[in-house]
Amino acid sequence: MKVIIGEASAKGLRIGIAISRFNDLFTRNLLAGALETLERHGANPDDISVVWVPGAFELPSVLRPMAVSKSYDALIALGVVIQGSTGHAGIINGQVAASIAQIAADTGVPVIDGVIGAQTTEQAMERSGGKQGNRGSSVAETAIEMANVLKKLSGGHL
Ligand code: INI
Repeated sequence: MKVIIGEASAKGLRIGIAISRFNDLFTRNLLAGALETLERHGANPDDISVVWVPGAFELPSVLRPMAVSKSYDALIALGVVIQGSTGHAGIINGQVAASIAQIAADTGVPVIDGVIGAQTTEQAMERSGGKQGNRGSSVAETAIEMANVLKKLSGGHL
């Protein structure tokens, strides 16, 4: 039996992060969590790029060219969409998630969805460094594992 698992080391990995300025009180915490986790796992800060966009809806617009560039081993999307603040929060969330999945499928570059869909600001706070942890940190771990497992697959470990 062959079991293929992506290691947890970020050494040598090139990671791109797209982040939304909307709700930046929370998204900045997600970014801090993601950067701390990447660096704790051995990523070189020079190998990390951070691209800011106005809102979560704009994340796919930068993630696609980043993925197509083949300059990154994995991409991370960070945003916070709060239901209470808009009638179309659910639409934004669904659209962003579908676009992210499509970009990953089209390009073969893992794109990790770190967009929080919260009902309230309290929930957003809990998930961006509060009592439910920091989603930026957990999606950084996902990005590392996916980058490494895809490197193995493309290196012929099938
Ligand atoms: N963008 C977010 O990232 N989070 C939100 O909660 C949000 N709300 O509530 O409206 C939001 N809207 C802006 C949207 O992402 C776009 O920037 C805008 O619609 C322009 O395309």
